[in-house]
Amino acid sequence: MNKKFYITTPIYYPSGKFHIGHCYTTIIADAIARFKRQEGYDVCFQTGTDEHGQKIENKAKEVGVSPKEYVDEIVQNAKDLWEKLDISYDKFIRTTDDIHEKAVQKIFVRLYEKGDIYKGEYKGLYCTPCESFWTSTQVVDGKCPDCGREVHEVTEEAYFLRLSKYQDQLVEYIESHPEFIQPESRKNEMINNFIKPGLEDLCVSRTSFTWGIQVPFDKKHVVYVWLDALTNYITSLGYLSNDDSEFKNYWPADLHLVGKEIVRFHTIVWPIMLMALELPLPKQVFGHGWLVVNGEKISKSLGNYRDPREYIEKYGLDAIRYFVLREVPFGNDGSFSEDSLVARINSDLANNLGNLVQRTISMGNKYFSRSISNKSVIDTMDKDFLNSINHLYSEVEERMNRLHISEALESIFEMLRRANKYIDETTPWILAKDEDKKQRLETVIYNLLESIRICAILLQSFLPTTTQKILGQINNERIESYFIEDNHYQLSTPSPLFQRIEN
Ligand code: ME8
Repeated sequence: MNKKFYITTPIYYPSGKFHIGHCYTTIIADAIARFKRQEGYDVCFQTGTDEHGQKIENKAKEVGVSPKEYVDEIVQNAKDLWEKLDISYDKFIRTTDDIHEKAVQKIFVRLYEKGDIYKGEYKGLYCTPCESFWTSTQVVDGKCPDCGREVHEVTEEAYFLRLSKYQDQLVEYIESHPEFIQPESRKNEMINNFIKPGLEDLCVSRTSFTWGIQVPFDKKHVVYVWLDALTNYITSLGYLSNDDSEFKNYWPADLHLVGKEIVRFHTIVWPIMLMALELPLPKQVFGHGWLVVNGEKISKSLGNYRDPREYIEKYGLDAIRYFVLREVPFGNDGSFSEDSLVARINSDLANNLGNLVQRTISMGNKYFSRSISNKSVIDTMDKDFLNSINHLYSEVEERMNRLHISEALESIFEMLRRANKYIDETTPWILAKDEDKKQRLETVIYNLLESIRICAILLQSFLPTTTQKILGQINNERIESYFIEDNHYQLSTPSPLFQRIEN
């Protein structure tokens, strides 16, 4: 069996600074991709930028540069940010890439020739910041239902995608593939609020601006930015290019990770495009919640912008990664505040993880001159502890498979808490006073080191830098995620992993 795993983030609008909300999606995708790699999957992790549309054209005009110059700078900035966040993406697609533009044109022609795209006249309401068309029943007091800004009326000749033709097929697919839209609540929302009331055909071309991919047989039209953007998931793999080997290998995607406000595009428009192209549908679209500040979505246009680099400088990368992965139950909104970030650093990272590692290594160095092996002097109180170690991997794996990331981390940190408790139960400092208990003492420290090694291995996807430090300090290269009877540890001098942050 080919164990492949194709995971994508949305492609981001390079229309301003990237904020911690954007980092949220990407850090989650990164943790999942790393976890799958560790499990032996051939992973393709893709991210990128969505560079066309009126919004970008307007922004470029405002600052007096060409749209391409405008996006080039921001895209470079995004790539730098992903590097700072240690994002292990395999592919970065830009919708201005030649391979993408050519494939989008071929897709447009193919759907037109098939009759699934046709020419008509568009009359309706358009929200420029969201690049979204709305019907009069969808707008709220003349405002965009997504962002609350003014929509304006447009009338123009346009091409349409026949969503209506595929409505029944889509409902049938969603209902027979319960894992397709997750979490479950988003699936019900899509079916009841959007699909069942009736799908209107979607306007998929524009004539009022030029910054987009031209419709090859009607050059005054550019392709609607969402149609252009959604295809990134296949164009990057070489679909309809000279070399489609990656497409054959990785498609269909295993997971499209998207924010909840764009689930609609990914579970209605995108699957219908794929049905029209006679291609298989992605296995899952997961709609995550938002990072909010004081109850409001963090957003570049809402004025609650937070620069992720500032936080990385101040608290360290792994603290930021840990916070967003742990604090927000995946799928729900989660509040971002510096106070709760500091609380997490102190309680989980400095106290629970950092102290355990420091105390254990210090004891190993003090009592056994850095060299520890298993002396197998087992006490009844060890049974429960060793049992927890051996169950940890399957518990974490099961939670990761359901994308319950915060809970997967909770399992690992529960194990670390258990290990700290094991120190209190076994009282190594008392054992150390009795020469006859030396072998028992070494067993205790060995058991602790095994738990640290296993937790570090399981934490690698989430805290890549810290876990490297831990594994370096215990000098152990065994990668098995279960208790090993005959391991050996040659310890280094411990250095603190996280400093407690005082107010
Ligand atoms: O939507 N919390 O791009 P985008 C969590 N180009 N996630 C957030 C967030 C927050 N505060 N703010 C934004 C687009 N995001 C399109 C995608 S895909 C074919 C085209 C998430 O830059 C948001 O939910 O506006 C979305 O998933 C992603 O950042 C990109 O947003």
